[in-house]
Amino acid sequence: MSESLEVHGVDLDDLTLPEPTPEQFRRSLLHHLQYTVGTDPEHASKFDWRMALSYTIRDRALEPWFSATRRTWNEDRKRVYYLSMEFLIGRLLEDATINLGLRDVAVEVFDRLGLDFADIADDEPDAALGNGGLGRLAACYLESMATLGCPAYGYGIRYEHGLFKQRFEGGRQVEAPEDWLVTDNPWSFTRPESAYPVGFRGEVVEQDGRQVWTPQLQVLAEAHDTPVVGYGRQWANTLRLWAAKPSADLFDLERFNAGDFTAAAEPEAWARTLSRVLYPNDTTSRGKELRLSQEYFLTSASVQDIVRRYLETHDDLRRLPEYVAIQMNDTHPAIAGPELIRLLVDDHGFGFDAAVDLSTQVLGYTNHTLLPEALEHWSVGLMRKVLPRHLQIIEQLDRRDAELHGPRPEGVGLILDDQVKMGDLAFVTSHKINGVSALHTDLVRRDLFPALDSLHPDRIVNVTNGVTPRRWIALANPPLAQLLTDTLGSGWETDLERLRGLEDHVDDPAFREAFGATKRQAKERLAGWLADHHGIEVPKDALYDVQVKRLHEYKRQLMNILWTIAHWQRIKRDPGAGWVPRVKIFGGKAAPSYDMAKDIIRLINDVAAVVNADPETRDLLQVVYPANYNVSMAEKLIPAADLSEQISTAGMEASGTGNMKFALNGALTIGTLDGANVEIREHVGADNFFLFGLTADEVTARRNEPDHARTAIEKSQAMRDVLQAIAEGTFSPGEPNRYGGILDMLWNSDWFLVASDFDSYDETQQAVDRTYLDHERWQRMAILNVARTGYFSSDRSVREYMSHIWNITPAL
Ligand code: CJB
Repeated sequence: MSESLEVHGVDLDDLTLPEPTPEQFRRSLLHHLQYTVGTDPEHASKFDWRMALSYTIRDRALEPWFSATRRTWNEDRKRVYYLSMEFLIGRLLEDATINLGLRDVAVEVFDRLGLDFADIADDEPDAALGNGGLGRLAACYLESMATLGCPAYGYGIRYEHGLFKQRFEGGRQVEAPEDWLVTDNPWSFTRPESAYPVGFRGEVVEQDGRQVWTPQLQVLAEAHDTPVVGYGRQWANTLRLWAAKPSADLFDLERFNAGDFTAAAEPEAWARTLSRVLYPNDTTSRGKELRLSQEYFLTSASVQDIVRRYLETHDDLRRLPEYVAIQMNDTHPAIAGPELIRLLVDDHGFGFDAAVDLSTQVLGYTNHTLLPEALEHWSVGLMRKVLPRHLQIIEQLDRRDAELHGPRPEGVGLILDDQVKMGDLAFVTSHKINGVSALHTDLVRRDLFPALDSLHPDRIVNVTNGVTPRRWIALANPPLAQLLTDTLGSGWETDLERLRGLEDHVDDPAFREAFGATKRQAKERLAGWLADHHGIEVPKDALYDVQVKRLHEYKRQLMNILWTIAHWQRIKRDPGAGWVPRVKIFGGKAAPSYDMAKDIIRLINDVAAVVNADPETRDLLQVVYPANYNVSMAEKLIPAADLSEQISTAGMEASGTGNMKFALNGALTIGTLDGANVEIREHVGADNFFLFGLTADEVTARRNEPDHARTAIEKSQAMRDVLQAIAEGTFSPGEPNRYGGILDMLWNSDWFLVASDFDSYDETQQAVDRTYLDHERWQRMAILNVARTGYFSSDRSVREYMSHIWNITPAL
């Protein structure tokens, strides 16, 4: 693969490990157990075995990693740099094992040792460096870029504490710090030689017609690299995470010597804070200096690293766009434009216009949300304080734009009401702006950037999100993966459109039976895991109805739990009516400061307590909410689902990616015409999708109707019965007012139109039950969902980024 290279008299190819036989794998494992972990098979704990296994697998990841890196340098290839404040990786061990083609060997070797590979792999903590969809998307894209051989780096922050751990006390969410780095992280390589100073605050003065910024504070960004192995062992890329370290001059030795130990250490503590915690807010930006500083920390270190790497083998920065594509994952790294312009102008002598043109050719911006509270903006005062030179550049960009395009309509510009609008900034410094589903992209054009779109009609493009089938089928659902391979041959893992071939088997009862068996196995696995890890007992033969995602009013977990109450009431009224047994499964975290979302969590848990204890209904309805939903829990829940709840208020979910994972695992969707649901429905066919609810345009119109909530509730007997039960304290005995806030919101404002969509949702849920009773029909629908969702592979999305935005050809 790579050319033979000799360095220090060593032929580097000599170091390459051959593909291991089981015996070689076993020796390697035991060798690491003894010489790396420092224990022996007699005393090794699960942790020790997991570490030994990780090092054994990691050894094998290095060959594709080195050879891909060498090839990129030797062939002077263009690279993609994916800047993201979040990478929601989850576990790495099993993923790397599968991508390196070593799972069968590993399972066999552990079997021979009398140990269970899955049990050992389950010991790994999730790398939870993200909140939800945006972070998980970044992780899927890294994996796809590696699989496709697209030379790329992911740049992020090495948060000491990832997303908080959730537990329930009395049904309420309680947060505890997450500590994934407490034990060794075998996947990370520290690169102390790759450290960059990142400056904050200070002054800008003009010297000889140039602006000179002297930061008041400086921290060091130190690189920690993780290999990201593509499927098939041919390529690996790097996830480079920055850790903040104090630079030597931050420590005030004078103060320390004078005995003021705490004050002397303060600036040092501030520096470390930058990579201390992941902001736990999903889709809201908080106007916090720390958050802005974190964003700049990531961006500045990454941009410096990118420019340094380019200049190692090139001397003309004007050709940067031929070799570098930087993708900004939402506006969080949107300071990349001003930062690159600053480096070009202040350090490399470019004129302003040339620097802007160059930066714009290099940068792309992905928009992930239209929620007003999520559209980042920073006050001019804060910008001036934290990043004074960047504010100058933004003001200059704003003036330049106004001059170039003549008088601007009201509300257009980078700075409005003393706020720097980061979306607009990202737009004007990017050559392409993309939305994440067809509907979302239309709304980005129409509602978010109408003026900029008419000035630059070629800039906004759509790239519908995707998910990696390696993690979301091969890893998460081995029985389904095996059936796919048995039916279609291998190769579907990297060519997911091949799933279409399943359509030929949908009339075959034996195939349907085999398909049904994979679902049963997934349910059994989930039921076992819920019992062992959460003390929750669920029947294995019920309809599993799952809603897992962040808690947010627009995602409408509230509508789901209200319907669950309505369903319970109906069963109680007529227990013998032939109900389909259902397990309603919820999972997800609320931002710690989001009170309404936390109330909804508590309501779900309160309803679960009452319903699950009801002897009249307990065989027909269970509500379960395992705490601390994360990537590895998703890997267990999604394969077991029959029904996927994608019920957001239309126009509010940019895309969704859980919706794709469920469909690929044979769950049917009950959903609104929102985000990528629209495209999923087009692909699977309207007959194989449970559609309900208002459309995005109808949502806008309905919100303008006075008293729409009250009117809808008054029309719905089912909804009134539910609200009455809550108001009477059925689920909060002795405290009927516990959910007064939710009830008041539902009657009087209901921005997310729970009441307006309730009856339509209810009718559709009843259609779900009727369909489920027709076993063959359901099975056919489920198979067609798998067969027709190959489009939603992240390989397809990444290919579109490569050709429409990054202008890069993959190396494989
Ligand atoms: N999204 O997870 C987040 N966080 C944000 O701050 C903004 C958006 C989600 O991004 C996903 C990936 O594009 C989308 O599928 C999802 O609809 C959106 O809410």
